[in-house]
Amino acid sequence: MTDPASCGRPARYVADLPQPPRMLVMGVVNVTPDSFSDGGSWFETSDAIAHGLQLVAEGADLVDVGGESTRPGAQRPSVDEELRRVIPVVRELAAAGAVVSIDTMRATVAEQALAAGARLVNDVSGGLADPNMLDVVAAAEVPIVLMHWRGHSDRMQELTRYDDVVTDVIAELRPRIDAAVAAGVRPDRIAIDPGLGFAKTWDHNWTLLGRMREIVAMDFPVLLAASRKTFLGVLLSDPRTGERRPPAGRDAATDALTVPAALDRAWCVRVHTVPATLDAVHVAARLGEEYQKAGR
Ligand code: PMM
Repeated sequence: MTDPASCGRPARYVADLPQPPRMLVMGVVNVTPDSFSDGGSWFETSDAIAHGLQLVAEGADLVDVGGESTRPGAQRPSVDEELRRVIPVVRELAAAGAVVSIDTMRATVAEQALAAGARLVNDVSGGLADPNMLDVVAAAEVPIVLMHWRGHSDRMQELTRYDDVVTDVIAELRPRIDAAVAAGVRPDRIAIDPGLGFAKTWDHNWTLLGRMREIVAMDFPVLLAASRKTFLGVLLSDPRTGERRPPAGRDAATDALTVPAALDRAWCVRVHTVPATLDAVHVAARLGEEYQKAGR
């Protein structure tokens, strides 16, 4: 007897976070002047808070607040500047009842954001950028997303050599999981992320998406963040001029990837616009039941 609940729904959930019977949706709040996807739109504290509240009202399960742009070539803000950007936003959104994730590579920022009410740390460096990060997360007894990462944004485009991108990403994620567990993070509080766009060529992103099941088979909840990324802009380039599709025009393509992500049993997608993504998630959960019945 097949289990109709097992297709189109997460293979695994993260402890201490919402567990709806479908893939989760994380809305992005970039409090940055220079993110590639929406740079500057929510840089003012009040705009960022309003945007986060809107994402929650639209149905986001989590909101991911970040103060450092990780676009290729980006320079890092100071710690003080990153704190100034994110802490008031985290505090207000958490006070309003949102489940807030802090997108940071810095232990100090994570620690203060958790004190301000964040419930998840999203570290795109998988604990590599700051030697104190995993200890902070373990001590706070909160979940963490460990993303596959090879270096800061100013040099990540030089770090795109792989024998086999999927095998290598998996092999490089395993020691990050082991390090988190060794630091005292509970295994059921760990999610993993292949890091689309981080030290990857355009084709690497497609290969990772095509073989997502191998990453899900690592038996940790998987977060996917394809939203508006450049590999989509390249795919959708204007056939006459060759010009890349701008980030705001990549949402339909993002949602086209949401359905296979859910059918591959990812845990969560991180996106810039929520309503269409949530619709896609519901479609995938329902369709997944039929696929399961049909034995697909
Ligand atoms: N990408 C960005 C920022 N944070 N977090 C995770 N876990 N995975 C990602 O791929 C990721 C991330 C950069 O994209 P943005 O400018 O749209 O925030």
